[in-house]
Amino acid sequence: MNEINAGITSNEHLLQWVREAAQLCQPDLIHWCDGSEDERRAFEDRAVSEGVLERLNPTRHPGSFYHRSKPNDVARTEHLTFICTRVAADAGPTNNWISPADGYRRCSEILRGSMSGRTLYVVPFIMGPALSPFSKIGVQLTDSIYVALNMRIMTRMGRIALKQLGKSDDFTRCFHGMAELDDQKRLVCHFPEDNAVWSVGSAYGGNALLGKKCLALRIGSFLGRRQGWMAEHMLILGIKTPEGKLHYVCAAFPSQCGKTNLAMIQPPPAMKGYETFTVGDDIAWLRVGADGRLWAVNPEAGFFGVAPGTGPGTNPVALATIQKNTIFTNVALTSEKDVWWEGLGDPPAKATDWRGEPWTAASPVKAAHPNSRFTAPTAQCPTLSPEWENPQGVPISAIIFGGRRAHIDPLVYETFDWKHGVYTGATMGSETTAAATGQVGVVRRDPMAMKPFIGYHAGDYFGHWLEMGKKAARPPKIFHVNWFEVDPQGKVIWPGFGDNLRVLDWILKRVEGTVDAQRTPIGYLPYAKDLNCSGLKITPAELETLLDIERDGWLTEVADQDLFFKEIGGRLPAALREEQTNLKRRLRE
Ligand code: GTP
Ligand code: SPV
Ligand code: MN
Repeated sequence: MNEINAGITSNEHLLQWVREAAQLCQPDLIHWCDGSEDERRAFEDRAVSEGVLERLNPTRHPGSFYHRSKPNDVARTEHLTFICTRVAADAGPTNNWISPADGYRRCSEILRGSMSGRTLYVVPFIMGPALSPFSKIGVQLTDSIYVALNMRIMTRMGRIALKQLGKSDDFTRCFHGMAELDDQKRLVCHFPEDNAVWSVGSAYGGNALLGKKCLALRIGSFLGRRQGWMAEHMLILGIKTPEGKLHYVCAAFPSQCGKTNLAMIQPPPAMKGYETFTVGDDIAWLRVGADGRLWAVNPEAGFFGVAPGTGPGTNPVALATIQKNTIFTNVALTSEKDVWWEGLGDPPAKATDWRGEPWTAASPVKAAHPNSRFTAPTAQCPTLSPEWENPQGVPISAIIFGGRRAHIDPLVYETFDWKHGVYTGATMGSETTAAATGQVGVVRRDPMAMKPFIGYHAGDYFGHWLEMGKKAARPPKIFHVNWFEVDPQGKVIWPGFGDNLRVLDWILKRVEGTVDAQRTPIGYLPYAKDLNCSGLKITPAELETLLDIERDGWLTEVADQDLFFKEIGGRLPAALREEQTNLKRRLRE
């Protein structure tokens, strides 16, 4: 077998695994990725010559590329995603299950001989800051140069990972093959008991960049339960108040519900004196520190962010971040070789849409796919926290859950204590979005924004949350927010984006104990006077709607939560049942 960079590692476990994989897939060439700049340039040139990437206008977006996926491969496919535990019950009711033997066999059938005439890239990577005791090593095999280039942005990739791995066998084996990119022959299989992921038939982010959702969340959550830490679908944000106090918060919102936007929030003009610091926009690994607080690390090194809706008025920080060295996927391409998407500003006179069809502003279809994305290095974020690579992470003052709800959930509330906070997270509801294939806009239970990412039984996962609260002597307060309540005309009431800092400000005041709140059946809500609304065009009636709790609606909500609890079955912690009984009682009082 021809190899590039052969000899880059003497790790026998890795060498043997790559030999076995190559035996199965039959690539013409094995390329061991070293992570160098020369390698990046060579990969980009090759991707351009193979037609996988198109170089963007170097004045507008230096070092940046355009990629169009197959139209059937634009989002995570949750129905084709499996947790392959030995015992079926261990995957729990929120996951699809097949046996490990079936998982390996079905993937192998699709992978067999699938790389003939192609290159197998070996991509060693670190999730977490290099040399952090919390970091994890993975090695991804892939025949997609697009995936290899994305992994280079999203992780710490190449020699740095091999060095940290040394001779150890302790790495996640991430096996990826495009095969025919056929959604009938697509599988994303996790083998948590073997520390392995096999993904075939897709090149889409969450299905194919295996360090992200597969390792850092599904395998990560499984390891976290065993080892006493947590892997969560959360952004991490630092906020400095005008008094100079620095707080960090984590927020868990489902896919396409505002994490990247909140992670890059800029204070609105009415909030001079506040400063914000981005630590992470999608995933947090949390541990209890020696001080009894929770500490969070962002395991990623890049943003894989939603393009539509990203504009100068909503997220200028993202626009600055993606100005260079960025890969754009499934957005529109203009005749000047620039990118465009809905929400970026005035549409170009003429463009090619994400499907490759000619497009004008008069076209009846969207120019960019609703789940089109950018891949950009975290280091390019202008609001990046100086602590973002601190190997110990940052201490967390508040955890914020939130969903996309047209009704029911108020703008913000504080839960009574950790246990009630876990109940609130476990019963979160949110409308589905384009981040996963399937119907958009239907409310589903999305516990802790982790429904698609809990790598084991959800009941045990809730139990682990409760345990972590007991282990932490000074756990963060837990809050819930909803930016998406609509008026009778269907218009979102809260201005959102930068103005969400007004809500975070109330949250921090609650953390510091400097503001009162009203006790309601669902938690503590702000008094309207305590939300800084100066300069906002919001009416008192609208504010009242945002802070209203409609008891009948909430009783229906609890009934729906109960259906979800029934699905969880016998492994649901009794403490959460208790919380539900108490909530019902308070709502009826
Ligand atoms: P994933 O990458 O899928 O995990 O998404 P995310 O949670 O990071 O969501 P993101 O910040 O990319 O936002 C998703 C969509 O929601 C974008 O189109 C945003 O413009 C929109 N959005 C984000 N924040 C707000 C907000 O405060 N109000 C409103 N109305 N829309 C928002
Ligand atoms: C999400 O869907 O939550 C994402 C994008 O962040 S993906 O990496 O595809 O999962
Ligand atoms: Mn996400």
